[in-house]
Amino acid sequence: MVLTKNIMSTKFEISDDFIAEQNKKCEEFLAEDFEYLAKKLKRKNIEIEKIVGKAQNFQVAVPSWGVGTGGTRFARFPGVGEPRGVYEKLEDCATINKLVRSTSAVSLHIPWDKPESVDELNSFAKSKGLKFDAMNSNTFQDQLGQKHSYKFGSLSHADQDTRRQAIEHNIECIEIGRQIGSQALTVWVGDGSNFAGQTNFRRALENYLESMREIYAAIPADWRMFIEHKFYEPAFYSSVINDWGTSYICARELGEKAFCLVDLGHHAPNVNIEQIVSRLIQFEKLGGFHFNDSKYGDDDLDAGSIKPFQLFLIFNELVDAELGGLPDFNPSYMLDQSHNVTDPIESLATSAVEIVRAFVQAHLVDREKLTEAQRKGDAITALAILKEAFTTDVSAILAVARERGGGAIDPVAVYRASGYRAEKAKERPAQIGISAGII
Ligand code: PSV
Ligand code: MN
Repeated sequence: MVLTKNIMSTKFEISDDFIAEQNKKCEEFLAEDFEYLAKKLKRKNIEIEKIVGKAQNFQVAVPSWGVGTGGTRFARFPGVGEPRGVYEKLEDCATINKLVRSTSAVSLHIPWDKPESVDELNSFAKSKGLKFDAMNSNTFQDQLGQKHSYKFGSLSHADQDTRRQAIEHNIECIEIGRQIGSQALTVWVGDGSNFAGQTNFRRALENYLESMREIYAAIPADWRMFIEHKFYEPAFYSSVINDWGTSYICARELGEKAFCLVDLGHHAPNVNIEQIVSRLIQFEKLGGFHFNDSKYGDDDLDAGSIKPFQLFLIFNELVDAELGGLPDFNPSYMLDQSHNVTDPIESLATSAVEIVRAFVQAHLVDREKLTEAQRKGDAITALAILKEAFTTDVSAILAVARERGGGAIDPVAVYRASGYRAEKAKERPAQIGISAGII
């Protein structure tokens, strides 16, 4: 416990008072914008307070690995004051949540974040107002001293002992997760092949399923298991869990606790992701999301930075399901990005805001009118209804929701004014050889 006390007492934090003080600078303008937007929405019979409430209740988890600077296979350019371990990562995650108040859960990746003491980790997270989201296993890298290599796969490996090792790792992730209050395991494997003929497609999937059945058997009754697909990378010819269809079939094979996870960067370019989302909702297998944005592949750019309309259309499906009262509709939302050229805290805070923005905008869609336009085959009106919601500037709603929760009206400005990164640079001198993981 000594460690926790030190971390808590001596480290720089952005205080609630500082945020409130900074907010004063823009409160007046925000009030004007909010009033105007309230009037505008009233004309469409939308009660602004109801939408603010929706924004306040919305949560998206942040990935522990996202607060470290990411990189490519060519290089990584570390920023200053990078977190050097799980506690410092949590500190940064807590800072993001302080600013935006919609990211109170953190998703851990094992073994990157394996705690020495679970009790200490729990009390530290609690002291920072954080909870733990889904656990992520890692069988796409070899760890120091590991007996069997994952060079040729893990859960689908041709060798039984390698599969066993990967199964046990996943079960260990569940065990750690149980102790920290997580309720989901996300399984992403990099398994696949680089050459035609390198693997037997059918046998690899059979091996994968057999391994997953064992992991599934260890999933607690109140947990969910998420299968994350990805069409290429690290394998460049074929991936074992390459698309949502394969993911869906595996989730069905495994049972009712298994669901599909949609990472926005894991599809071929131009794929209609919102339609995939709708399909998974319809067949009750949508588990959750890894939000990010991309132009070419799994770019892991900031959510909403390249294709905000696509993000909106995805939320349009989600909100449609929410309002339609679909049974057990409870997708888990998380960011999964790589911040290679920005301060990760700024990127994650901004991305969280963009996610809430898309969610709020989707709530502005006039669904009755849309259904009517669809019935009449009036495509122009249907698109206009969606565009009207998408082009509504809901920034004032988002800012008011954040401020009421104690967060910042302008998260990036407050963060910069606080000098947080410079303070962390003093507290966290760079360590040779540290890596937050090249994600
Ligand atoms: C793989 O590209 C992925 O999206 C998976 O979610 C991993 O767990 C994560 O990125 C981190 O590498
Ligand atoms: Mn992902």
